[in-house]
Order: sequence, then structure tokens, then C-alpha cells
Amino acid sequence: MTPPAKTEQLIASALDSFHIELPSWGFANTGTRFGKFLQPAAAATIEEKFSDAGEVHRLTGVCPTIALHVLWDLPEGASGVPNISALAEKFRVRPGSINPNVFQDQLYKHGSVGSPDAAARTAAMAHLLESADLAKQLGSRDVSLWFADGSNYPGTPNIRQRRKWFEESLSRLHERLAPQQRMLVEYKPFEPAFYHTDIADWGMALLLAKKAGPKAKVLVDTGHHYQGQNIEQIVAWLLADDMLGGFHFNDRRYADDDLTLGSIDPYQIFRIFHEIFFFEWETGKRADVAYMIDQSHNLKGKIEAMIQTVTTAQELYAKAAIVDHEKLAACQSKCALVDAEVCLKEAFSTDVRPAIREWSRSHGSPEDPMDAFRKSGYLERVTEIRGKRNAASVSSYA
Ligand code: RM4
Ligand code: MN
Ligand code: MN
Repeated sequence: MTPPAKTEQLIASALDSFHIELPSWGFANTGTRFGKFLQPAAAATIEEKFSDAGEVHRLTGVCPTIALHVLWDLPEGASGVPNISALAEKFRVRPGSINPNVFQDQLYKHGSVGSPDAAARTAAMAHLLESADLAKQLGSRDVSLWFADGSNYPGTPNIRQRRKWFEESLSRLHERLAPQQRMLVEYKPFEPAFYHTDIADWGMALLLAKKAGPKAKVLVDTGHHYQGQNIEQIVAWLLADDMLGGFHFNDRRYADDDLTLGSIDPYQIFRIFHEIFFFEWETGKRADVAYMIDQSHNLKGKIEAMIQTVTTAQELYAKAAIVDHEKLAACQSKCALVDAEVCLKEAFSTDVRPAIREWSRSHGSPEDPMDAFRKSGYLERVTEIRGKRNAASVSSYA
């Protein structure tokens, strides 16, 4: 067993370097394809999203950035940049990853950069390039790409042709990036397309990223895998090739459920973090990985769910930080199976909460951010302001 003082120290230094990005869309009303359940306190404007994200950062101290969806948050393009910069200043959270949206417009019915319709491909390319420019102007490092492109019926897509169009478009986007910028390629096996998806798994994302250039990396959304897939192995492989760009964190039971991180399988997230720490220990390199939340809190209070997620992420990260790597490596090389597994589980079952509370206290943050949020009166204040408007918004599916 690692002595308690060393454990505390390991946790503190891990937490010092742990930041997690909040999604602007996580504060807005969201729903299923059957309808939306409206929340009186949900954010509708970009100012409200910044305000809610600022509140989560104020309480946790580890969420300095907010991911923006270009179409939803910057519909007027570059002319919206000064407003975003002013909001960042006011609410003390910086713009984080910039997410182009090439899936919502009617034009993208058959895809965006993979569509057989040249007009759709042209529009998508222009939007991607504009997104890279917006990221530059906002001082954002990452352009985060998710494509809904795919098809619903066998025989309908030319899969190889579509791949070529993807390669060309991603290379053009890569050329547009500033030296310090990155583009992250996200994959997803299905939904909204149910026969084929152009970037369906990490291998496809990896090939496209490698082809695009050195600033392109793979983004792992924890909800975007088939049941039973070993996500930490994907993470380990991508790390070994310096191709892991970041995560979209959420949990799932069936498909892309976008449930709260760790609500279904906290051990899975711990194992992912473990692979990252183990890589860092073994190589002496720092894994340059962006941690981002991508969840849809349909029923839980938006801000509470976000605080819960951040707290859970910190706990699982702290647990992974205290794995005894030397011991584990020795067990692995001796094929001491039980001992290796126990070594990993030892860290997972350690109660890291007191050490996290201590760390928060020493950084001037509340020990219990959820309790602090409930006592702050913030929710009541915004409910008062937003409630009537939210009740009048549209919730039906058809
Ligand atoms: C996708 C994916 C993307 C997100 C869209 C809205 O399932 O997770 O990251 O931007 O949803
Ligand atoms: Mn995602
Ligand atoms: Mn998703």
C-alpha cells in the first residue's frame, strides 16, 4: 500500500493539472427524438450558457473553458466574436473547442463533406474553414469535428468515394489551421445513420487524421462504441502513436445515451484514466489530451448534473493517479495476474474524497461544490428570469 501522505501528494499534483471543458449545449434544453422536457432554468442564449458555465467553474475551479457549437452559439459568424470575448471576460470562462455544425441544415440530408451533392460538400467545406478561422479569432486551440454523414440503406452510398471526399476536405481544413491549432476527428458507429457511418470507428478516424496531417488527432467520445468494446485499449493504442487528441465524456448503457459520466460504469472511466497515467509514468511524457464533457441532461437539473460530472471525473482521475505503477509493472512482467489486478483495484477502491476536499480547500474552492451551489441562490435567480420564456418554448417532436 502507498503511504497516506504520498497518496495525498499524488492526488494533489494530479488535480493541479486536471481541467475539464463544459459543453455550451449541456446547459440548454435537450431531449430525445420523441420530445423535449423543458426546464425552467435552462439556458437559451449564449450569455446564459456562459453564465452557467462560469458558475460551475467558480464552484469547482477546474472548468476554465466552454466548448462552443458554431451554429448554435455563433450563428452570425465572425461578427459574434467580440460578444463571445466579452462574455468570456465577464463570466471568467474562455472559449474552448470550436464545434462546426454540418449536420443540421436541410442541405446535409445525405451528408456534408461526404455527400454526393456538390453543393452540400462546398457549403460544409466553407463552414469548416470558417470554424477554423473563428477558433483562431477566439484563441481556441481545437476545432472538434463530428460528422453525421452516413447512409441508411445498403447499395445507396459509394463508400470509397465518400472516404476520398472526406480525405480531401480534412486536408484542406488542416492547411487552414494555425501552427498551434489542432483538429480533432470524432467517430461514432451509428446514429443518425443506420446502415453506414463515414467515420464509424477509431481506425477510420485515425486513418483520416494521419492523412490530414500532424495537427489532426482522434477524439474518443466514450458513448460512441459498440457494447463490450475495450475503450481503454483504444486509448492506449492512440497514446502510443501520439494520436489521442481528447475525450467527450459521458456514460452509456445501450448506445449513445449521453448519461452522466460514471453513472453506469465508473470502473470504465477509471481504466481509461489509468492507461493515461501509466503511459505518462512509463514514457516520462505528458499526454496532451483535452478532457471535455458531452452529455445531454434531459431530466436532471443542468447545472447540478454538470457539477456532479466534474466531481465524478475528479474522483476517478484521482483514483487512477494513485495506482502503484512500479508494483503493477513488476506484477505484469511476472504474469502475477491476481496481484496485478488487485494492485489496480486497490487504487479504484480507495476513498479519494477527503484528499479532493483538502485540495479544493487549499485552492479556495468550496469543499462540496454541489452543496455550495444549492446554497448560492443561483438556480432560484435564473429560474425567476428564464422560467416564463422556457415554459413557452417548443417541446413537441412533430
Ligand atoms: C454527437 C456527438 C457530437 C455532438 C453531437 C451533437 O452524438 O457526440 O460530439 O456534437 O452529437
Ligand atoms: Mn461527442
Ligand atoms: Mn454523441
